[in-house]
Amino acid sequence: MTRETYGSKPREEIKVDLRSDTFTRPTPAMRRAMADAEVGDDVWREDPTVQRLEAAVAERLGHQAALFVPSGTMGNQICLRLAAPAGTECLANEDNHIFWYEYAAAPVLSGIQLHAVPGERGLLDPAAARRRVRTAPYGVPTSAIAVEQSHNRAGGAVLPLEVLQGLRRLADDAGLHLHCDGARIWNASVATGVPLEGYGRLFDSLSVCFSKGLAAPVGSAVVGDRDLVERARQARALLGGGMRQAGVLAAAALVALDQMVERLADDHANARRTAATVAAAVPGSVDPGSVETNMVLLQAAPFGTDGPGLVKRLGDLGVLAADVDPDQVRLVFHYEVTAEDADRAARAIAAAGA
Ligand code: TLP
Repeated sequence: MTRETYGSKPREEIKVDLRSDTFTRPTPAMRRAMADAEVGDDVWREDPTVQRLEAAVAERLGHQAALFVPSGTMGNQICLRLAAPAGTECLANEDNHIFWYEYAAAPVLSGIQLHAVPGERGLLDPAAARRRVRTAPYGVPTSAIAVEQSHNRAGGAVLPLEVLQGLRRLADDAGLHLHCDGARIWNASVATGVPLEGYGRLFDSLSVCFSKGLAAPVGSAVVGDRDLVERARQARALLGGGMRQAGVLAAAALVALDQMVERLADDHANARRTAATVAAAVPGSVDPGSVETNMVLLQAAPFGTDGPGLVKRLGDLGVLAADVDPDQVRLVFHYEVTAEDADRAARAIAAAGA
């Protein structure tokens, strides 16, 4: 597939945008599919393209059903609402997206207390989680566990299958709901070779995104059994997430599922190569061994600055990045970043540390 430059500038003058894989724009095939999509009123369950997407994504993840929703945040929040009654807790690693970036939606919208469990690289250790499970009358009862695969704030780290299996056993033993924020579950599957359904079947619910590395313009899905998805439909309505002729969006998401998953391996290779170049040029700035998927976390101190300072310096050198905390900057590789772009970015970042 040819990549466009989306403008008249020569490619080498365009900044390499590594802020997030959410910046990916729909591919030409997606635009065509969107134009041709057969649509209906999806709130009335009459949009055939949405129905095709829901069936396809449920099957890929080894579940009975799925529901198209506007965003990953809404997908997570619908699942958490169904997983944990108000006044109960959901356990999760302290760095999960549901704590950091969802504006306290779980407590505000659904009365759920999120219980942050410490763990390196996004890990929720089953033994540590087990120690935190509580039942009435000994404090706030635990209802659910949430994981994130791959893990955003852990720089795209993949939670090992054995850990997820351990959490499944804990959930079964303690009668808990196990949810997965699978915004980038595609990246985890491509990186490890574990089939999507090998991950999917472990969870009672998943929220998966088409609009990150898969490059669709909008949209996520809640995935689970038929009963969960029926209840998710009501929760989506309550949150104002019912969409009418949503087939124009689902058409792009179908292309994303069909054409954009396997190619994520290219993004992972670009991330690894960039990390190796930068590690050699700026000692201590990045551990290349930590790069498992499409993200690289840079320590700012070895560049003699802090996170915001490094973002500014890289921007001046033609590389857009985002600081994730005062000390670290995140680079995200995606469809619109070619191997040449990645190498250009790596040279610029190396120069920023000189
Ligand atoms: N992540 C965005 C920002 O919100 C940080 C990004 O640039 O990475 N789960 C995970 C793991 C995510 O990374 C994101 C988006 C979401 C959920 C939310 O998805 P949307 O933006 O569709 O609500």
